[in-house]
Amino acid sequence: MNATDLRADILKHLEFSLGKDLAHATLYDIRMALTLAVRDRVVTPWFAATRATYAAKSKRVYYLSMEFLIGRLLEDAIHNLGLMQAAQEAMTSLDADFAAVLADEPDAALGNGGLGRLAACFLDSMSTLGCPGYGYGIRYEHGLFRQSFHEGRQVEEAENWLRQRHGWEFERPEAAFQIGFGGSVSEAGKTALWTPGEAVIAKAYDTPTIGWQGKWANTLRLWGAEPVRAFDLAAFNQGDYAGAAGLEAAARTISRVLYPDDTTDTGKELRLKQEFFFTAASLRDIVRRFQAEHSDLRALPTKAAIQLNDTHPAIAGPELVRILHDENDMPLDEAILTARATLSYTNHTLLPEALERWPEALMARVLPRHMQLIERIEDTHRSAYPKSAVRIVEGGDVKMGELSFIMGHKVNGVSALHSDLVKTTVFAELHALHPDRIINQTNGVTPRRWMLGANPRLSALITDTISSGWVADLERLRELEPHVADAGFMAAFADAKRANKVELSNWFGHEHGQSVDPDAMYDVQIKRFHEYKRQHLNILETIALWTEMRDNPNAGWTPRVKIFGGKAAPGYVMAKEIIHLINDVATVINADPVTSQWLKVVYPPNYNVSMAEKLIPAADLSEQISTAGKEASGTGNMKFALNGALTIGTLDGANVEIREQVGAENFFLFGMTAPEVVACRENPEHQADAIKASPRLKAALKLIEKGIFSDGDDKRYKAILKNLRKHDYFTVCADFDSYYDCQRQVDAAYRDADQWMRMAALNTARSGWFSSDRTILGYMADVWDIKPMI
Ligand code: DL6
Repeated sequence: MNATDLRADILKHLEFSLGKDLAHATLYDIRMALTLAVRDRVVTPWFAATRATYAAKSKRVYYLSMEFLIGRLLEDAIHNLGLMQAAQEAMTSLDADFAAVLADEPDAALGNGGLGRLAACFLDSMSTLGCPGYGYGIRYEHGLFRQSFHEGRQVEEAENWLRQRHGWEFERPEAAFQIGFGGSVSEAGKTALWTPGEAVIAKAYDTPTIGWQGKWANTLRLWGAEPVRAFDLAAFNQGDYAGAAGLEAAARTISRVLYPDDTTDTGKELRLKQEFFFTAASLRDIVRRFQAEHSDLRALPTKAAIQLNDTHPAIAGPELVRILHDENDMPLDEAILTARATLSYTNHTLLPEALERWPEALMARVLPRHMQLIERIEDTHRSAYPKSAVRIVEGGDVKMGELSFIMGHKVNGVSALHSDLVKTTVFAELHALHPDRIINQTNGVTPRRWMLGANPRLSALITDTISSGWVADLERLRELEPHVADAGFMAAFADAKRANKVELSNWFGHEHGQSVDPDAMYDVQIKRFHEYKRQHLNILETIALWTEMRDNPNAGWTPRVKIFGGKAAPGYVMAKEIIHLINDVATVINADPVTSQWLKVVYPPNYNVSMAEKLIPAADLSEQISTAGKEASGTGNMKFALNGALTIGTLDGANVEIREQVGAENFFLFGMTAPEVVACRENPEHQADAIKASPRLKAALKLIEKGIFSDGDDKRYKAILKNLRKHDYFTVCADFDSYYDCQRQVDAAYRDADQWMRMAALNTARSGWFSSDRTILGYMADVWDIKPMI
């Protein structure tokens, strides 16, 4: 593809799709015209892939997920289509700043964190591998909230990514289903007739997802909610304009916001409706597609693999049984077996508060037929295993994890450690009944976005050194290993890292008024804020380090920039306090004339996928410091290692496998193991003992208590201090000294710049296993029984 053709298409779209001439085109117009010109080039492979799948009557995978954290799509599509040079030249010829055009695209933040970003990486890998499939989710009008800080506190505002046209999607008015809620159930022979009391329309919006080199494209189909009737004309004619619009507003509420606050009863009901809405619409679509090609629904599992991304779509079990049994007269037992053979479930968390449960009364009111079927599914389980104590409905709640397990033929965890813990903790009893059902599929990340797109300097060096095959076969990065002994390669590797750090420092300067020394170590912790992820352990260590620096200014300190990024759930008070504390500590430390040559704290607000793409390539140190046993996998940890950052981490989630791959000598390990954490908690005084044994920790807590970081306000962080001193479930205190000491080993290692770079390069060379291509091939072989079509 040459730049001249692309330029001509951009101008055509500018004129005919956007109604602008070049002289009056804004940045938005140029970006949209380029988007449409690139999208045109996706359509041909997209149609070809769809036709090939129909022609071969292939089995397809359907990935049902409440979250797809896809971020920006334009640069990714340009890379995948091999259009980078043509796009750059076309933009230059139109006098447009290509970087500014790419940065103009809003981040599609249709997810909270790891679970949603994983789904986005999976879409990329499925298309790259030619695995025929669809992602199914919700087209939220407002994605994850926009974060700002006011006096150090997190402030949330509605995000508005759809304020401008979304250039990638195709609206499908014909692909629409009526989705019901509530109402009543009546007997209809052996089956039942559900008559919903209310209904909305689920309308499809399709985004093609193009794979590497444009060889295959799948579809991300997101459902938007619309009213069955546009508005109440009678009410309107009587002057009740708000009442007339009420129907429409109520319907659209379902796809209005990602994760509405479900601490209230209405919030809970809305969340349950969201889950049913997208799951039911997706199943209708899947069954419709199957029936267009085949007649016998008993063959569904041979043609459709439906993956439940966590329990959010768990209602798929009873809904598929309802479709098969009530609507298609399949005997109930057979319907349950058929649904089970079609469905599989990924568990992403062991945290009890994140394991979904719905009050039985709510389920019965919103989905009365489904509640009956859940009881039938439970009866079937009990009659097959009369001694089993496992209940789906217990204590007045429907437990979605148990429902998903019982209705899935495979259940997987997302790292080796996590899958073992799934077997021994949450699903221990079910695992004993079904020892082959739980398997492991360690997460992965797409190298197209997280190396080729995010880190062009390192990517170019890798391609110059081992040629370009690594992009689709990341294990080939191992070919870099011999080059680690080559001074020329290592100098180029170090240059790439430094240039990324300079670029990040400039960005900090422009965007946040705070540039930082590119020779200092960039120590980065970016992720959702949660006590188990222990951002407070990091900031306590920062306080202790600062104190030591002040006490011993001549100790030859290694300069560091502590970089934080991440959002806290709006209702999670403790996580928001930790954010506030970090910002307060940053204000004091950054203003200290004695230490500011060695220590800075930077916390840019509104962390998102695009910010991660800037921070990760510039990082020297990756903070993966969760309480062992709590982080299911992590995927940020993989992105950092791939981009040549060294990890300081606990033996948690996929850290364990990262350490195995990159070598223990290239990883900074600290802290208790998962069994040690459990044992530690048995001592009710573990936190007091740890504080007593650590004068540094004690002093750091005291500084917070005295109001050193809160303008003398000695009450501001009372809740955090009380939690750490009295409860400390996440064992921050017990791990503190080990973390502090490990950080000093990191300091020493960083001072040997050449050795540090060699360790960094080995991290890159040995991270190929963490490609999401490897993960998807694992699902295809072990769960979905689908072969690549290219
Ligand atoms: O598997 C993706 C991602 C893991 O990498 C993280 O370790 C894990 O915390 C996250 N889990 C969730 C759980 N949400 N729910 N429910 O986001 O999944």
